[in-house]
Amino acid sequence: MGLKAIRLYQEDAEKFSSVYVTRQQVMVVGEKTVGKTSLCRTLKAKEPELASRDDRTIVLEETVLQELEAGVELRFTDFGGQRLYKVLHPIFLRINALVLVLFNLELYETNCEHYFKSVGFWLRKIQAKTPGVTIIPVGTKGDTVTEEKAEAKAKHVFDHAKNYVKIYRKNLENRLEEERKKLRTLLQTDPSGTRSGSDLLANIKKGIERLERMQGSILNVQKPVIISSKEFHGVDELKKRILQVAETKSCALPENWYQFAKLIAERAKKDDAMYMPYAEAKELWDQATPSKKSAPTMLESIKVLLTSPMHGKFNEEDCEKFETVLTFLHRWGAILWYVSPRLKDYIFHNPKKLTNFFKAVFDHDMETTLAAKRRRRGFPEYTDVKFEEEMSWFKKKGLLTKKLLQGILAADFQGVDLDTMFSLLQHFDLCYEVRYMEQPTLYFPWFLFQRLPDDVQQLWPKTMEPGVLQLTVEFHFITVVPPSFFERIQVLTHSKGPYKQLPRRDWSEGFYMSLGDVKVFVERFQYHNDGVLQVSVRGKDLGKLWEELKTMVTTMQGLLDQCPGEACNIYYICPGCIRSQVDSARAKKEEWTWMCTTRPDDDVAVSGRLVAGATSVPSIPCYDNAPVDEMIPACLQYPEMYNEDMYELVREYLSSPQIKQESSGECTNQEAANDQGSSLDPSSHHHHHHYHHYHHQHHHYNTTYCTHNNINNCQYVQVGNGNIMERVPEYLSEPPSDVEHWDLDTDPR
Ligand SMILES: Nc1nc2c(ncn2[C@@H]2O[C@H](COP(=O)(O)OP(=O)(O)OP(=O)(O)O)[C@@H](O)[C@H]2O)c(=O)[nH]1
Ligand SMILES: [Mg+2]
Repeated sequence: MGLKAIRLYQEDAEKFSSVYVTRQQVMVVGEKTVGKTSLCRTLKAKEPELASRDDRTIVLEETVLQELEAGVELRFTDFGGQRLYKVLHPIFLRINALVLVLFNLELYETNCEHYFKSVGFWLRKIQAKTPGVTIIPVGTKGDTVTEEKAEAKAKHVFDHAKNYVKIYRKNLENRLEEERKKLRTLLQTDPSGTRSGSDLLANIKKGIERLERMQGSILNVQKPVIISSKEFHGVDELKKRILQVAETKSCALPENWYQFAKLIAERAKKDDAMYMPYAEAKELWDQATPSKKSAPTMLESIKVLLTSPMHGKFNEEDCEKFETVLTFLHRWGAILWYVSPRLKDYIFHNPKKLTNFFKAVFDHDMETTLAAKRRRRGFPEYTDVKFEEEMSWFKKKGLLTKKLLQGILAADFQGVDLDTMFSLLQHFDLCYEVRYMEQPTLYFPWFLFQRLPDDVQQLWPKTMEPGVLQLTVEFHFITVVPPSFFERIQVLTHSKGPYKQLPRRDWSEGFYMSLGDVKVFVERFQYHNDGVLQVSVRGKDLGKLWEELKTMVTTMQGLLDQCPGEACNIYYICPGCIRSQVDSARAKKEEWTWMCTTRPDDDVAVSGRLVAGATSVPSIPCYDNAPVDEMIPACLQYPEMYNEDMYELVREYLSSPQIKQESSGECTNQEAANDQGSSLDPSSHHHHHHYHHYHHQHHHYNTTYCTHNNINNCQYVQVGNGNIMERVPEYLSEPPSDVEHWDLDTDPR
């Protein structure tokens, strides 16, 4: 991990005299007009200095505060709070940053919805991108409410934030325990790992390692501070708290490192370029590193910056040492530099210029900008009809062809390699490159404000046609689907093979596509405390359905590896239950990995559930103790069992009348168990969640969302193998508007 880097640092520190400069990055985030800019100005001026009412921050502003007494330089990044800018934070967030999450005491109401919108949202987002950073919630405009009210609101925020951290940690523990148990069982029953397939074993081990890493990097949420920038209340107290955090992270820089940072900064002032090529930066580094000097070491302090459980790796190549410095300076806040192959060669040393670029790309009103440019005879190589076509892709699908975007940027960013900049955007999931209609195109999910298109109901009707089968897999995440996870799936399917004119629909919470014989429907929604991503395929040919579903799931599993801060459970919903439109709470679920890696014969041995049904081919019950006529062919449940010979059997099953399952005794009991919040089915290794409708998107939100205002009202329910899920914490009571894009607020475009 970072050890090698530390040793290098030590050598350097011995050779050169150290310079003690503590620099603390402070990210100021929160809803629009909460008072971010006012706070930064007030801190700088050391007296009240409010922003005016129409002084909206575009993208971001930087404020530098030199606290000479403390020997600390504070660098505030004040982000614009409007929804489009919310996607930009990850670029500037570094693992050693301190984040101030501002909430408006004047408007804050002590309920879950308010909490989630103003604070909870940020915690989740930050935990997902940069786990383990320190957060101070800040209640603003304290002058507008009484002291008691302010205290009560701050307490509400703090209680919920602590609760979130607690639940997150608890869920991690439970998952870890579950995985360890799985591993133990597996090793006992099958020590060589041959029967279950070594993949399963390796996967479980990998999962355990990741969960252990995650345990080491959980957000540190501090007690809130109440301030008023207007009356200068609490501002000094806040500064004191910031300096305290900075102190714990103070570190000395070897002089040559510091010199290098200075040379880069001077360069940025002089040449106005957006980035510096690697080779040029290396030259500066050589300049900054003269022969010998000696200096004390400051090992402990710098460790903080060079190691972290989630981001501990350094590249060990020829230029290793130089890259260590770059990594360090990135975390320290002097430059932006990313180790990904496509970006490695660029050192972003000019934050201003970079910010301008983001301002141009993340244009609130890109549509108008494009149209205006066209009116001024922009895009001369386009015919009107072509221009309108590409504009409609932008409006309906969030797809912007590179040509159009280049047309917008070219004049202001001459000499900038736009392809590099586009890579940077993609590196941060701000957009994705896809080929659309043979055009290199960038997909900006953030520009896609479209709600569920009307015709999706016809394309994916609630009741399936006769002979059609639906297979469904669900990815359940702790609290929310990780940022950008859904968008990336959306993107990966954009480039799906030869289907040029793919009939597809995209909206902010889902997409539908037709791949010839197979139709695919993907949707993101909240289910109690889980963020769920649901993938369904429909068609008549089971072989093809399995193929598509497996491809989708494999793709998504691959993406999961890129979300180190997340754990997830994957479930397969019984297709028999779906077909007979069983109430979602009672649909049977199987763990996907188990299903795919277990041969059904083993499963017979393990669970005894595989029985010969009415036909000569193995059938399995739709739910425990189901009568024979509610059996489904086992190949609907186990992909491994499907082969050509099953074709007729499945056809026969699909032509049988659909049984609408009425409440059977067993299921009712389960529901009762749900209501009491007790364990659902502890004896089984299969998780039976209480469940909501999956048949149609509109019903996802019919379930009981949080209506409790008091944290003490939040209940807990035990699901499956002791997986504690909090039933009612900080969720939104009316998801459609707020869950829309989970990181967008609801102001109109
Ligand atoms: N009463 C009162 N008003 C404040 C205070 N701080 C800010 N305001 C007012 O709130 C409004 C918004 O303040 P800003 O600082 O611009 O808010 P912001 O969070 O930077 O907003 P965006 O840049 O759009 O995200 C302005 O009209 C400020 O005058 C405060 O402490 N007390
Ligand atoms: Mg502002």
